[in-house]
Amino acid sequence: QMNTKALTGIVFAILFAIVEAIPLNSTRLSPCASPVERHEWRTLNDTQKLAYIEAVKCLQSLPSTAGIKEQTKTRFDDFVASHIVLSDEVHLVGQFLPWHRFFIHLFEKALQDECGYLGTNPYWNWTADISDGMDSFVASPVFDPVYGFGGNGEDIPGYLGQFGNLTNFPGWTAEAVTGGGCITDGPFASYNLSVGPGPINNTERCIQRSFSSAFIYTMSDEAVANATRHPNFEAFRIDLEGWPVTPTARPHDGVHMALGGDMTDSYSAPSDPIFYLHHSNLDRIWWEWQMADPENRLYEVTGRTTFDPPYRNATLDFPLPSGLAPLIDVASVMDTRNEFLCYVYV
Ligand SMILES: *[C@@H]1O[C@H](CO)[C@@H](O)[C@H](O)[C@H]1NC(C)=O
Ligand SMILES: *[C@@H]1O[C@H](CO)[C@@H](O)[C@H](O)[C@H]1NC(C)=O
Ligand SMILES: *[C@@H]1O[C@H](CO)[C@@H](O)[C@H](O)[C@H]1NC(C)=O
Ligand SMILES: *[C@@H]1O[C@H](CO)[C@@H](O)[C@H](O)[C@H]1NC(C)=O
Ligand SMILES: *[C@@H]1O[C@H](CO)[C@@H](O)[C@H](O)[C@H]1NC(C)=O
Ligand SMILES: *[C@@H]1O[C@H](CO)[C@@H](O)[C@H](O)[C@H]1NC(C)=O
Ligand SMILES: [Cu+2]
Repeated sequence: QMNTKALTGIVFAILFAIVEAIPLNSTRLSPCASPVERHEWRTLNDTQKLAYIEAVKCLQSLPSTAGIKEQTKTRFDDFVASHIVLSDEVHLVGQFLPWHRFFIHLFEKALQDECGYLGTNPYWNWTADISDGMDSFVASPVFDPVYGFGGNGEDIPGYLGQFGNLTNFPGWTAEAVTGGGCITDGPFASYNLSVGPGPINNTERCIQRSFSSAFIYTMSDEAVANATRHPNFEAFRIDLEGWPVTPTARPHDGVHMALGGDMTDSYSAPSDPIFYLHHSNLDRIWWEWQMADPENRLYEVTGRTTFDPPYRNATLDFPLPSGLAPLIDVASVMDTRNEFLCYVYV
């Protein structure tokens, strides 16, 4: 008898084969007239921070419309569902950065169009929060209980994370891992998720975090520079995304692991609203890398399109599905200043 996971895998393999067969134009879209600015969380004033938080809470109160999973209750969870069903297609592959750029854009657009949000999606420059190790990390303005996303999960003694003892991550010990339970403060402490965790479950549950000091090193200027120093997209995107393609953590997976809880779930990570700030920061790092040599890098995309064989290479006409909006191709998200995306980072 076939289990649900295998069945889900087959259904998505078929869907994806259909999606891949749709020819797209690989058009380089026109530039937009005046790109809007995305800002770092701590540079927003309190009014702007609350406006973003209220808009996210608004998505958490609107009913689901995407129909990606029948259990999905809210618009916020539509995005979690999209990431769950596409996770295996959009990580550890060449389209990792393009797909997440598209995904953040759709989330930002939902905040604006469906919740009247007038701002843009902020990013979290975690490099600014590690000067004093874990002390400065937990004191980050993103964890503020009023003007932020609340702090660590409730402490579960001995908690080692959903992956247990991770020998490939230096310093992963019970002392390094704190929290583990539901977040207890901040605007999202009472939110009940309806989809996830993992690829198949749909369990009503709180947002969880387990802060860990074992990953602070992945947030340093040096860790970012280790990725951005590469002149080719292939080495850059691999050194930004990290484990298990790299032997140890890199900025992308390191920050997921440092926050712990839902953020360590490669399927339902967007359960934690901080996901959108972390991935905007990765998007900013990619954008700055592109801008350092636009002639060669603005439309450069490489890498396998699947983690497992048979392999083909990511190209500008490769389709990006979401279940949330019409399909677009990779070319449409390469330049953030085009008429589709129309933003820059400051
Ligand atoms: C916050 O910033 C916005 C945009 O610059 C500005 O319009 C608003 O007056 C500021 N609010 C406060 C309370 O400083
Ligand atoms: C991020 O933080 C680091 C460390 O404080 C700082 O050097 C860098 O300029 C910041 N970058 C942005 C875009 O905020
Ligand atoms: C979340 O679920 C718990 C347990 O099922 C329930 O007690 C609580 O009222 C729910 N909270 C919200 C905001 O729906
Ligand atoms: C999903 O549910 C199954 C069956 O209830 C359970 O064994 C498994 O641990 C759950 N997975 C996650 C990631 O919670
Ligand atoms: C950066 O790369 C150098 C050389 O490979 C390595 O020794 C160092 O540990 C890396 N730094 C981080 C923070 O990953
Ligand atoms: C993908 O690109 C690599 C590197 O350029 C090349 O060696 C390989 O043959 C390509 N694979 C396919 C299926 O085109
Ligand atoms: Cu992801």
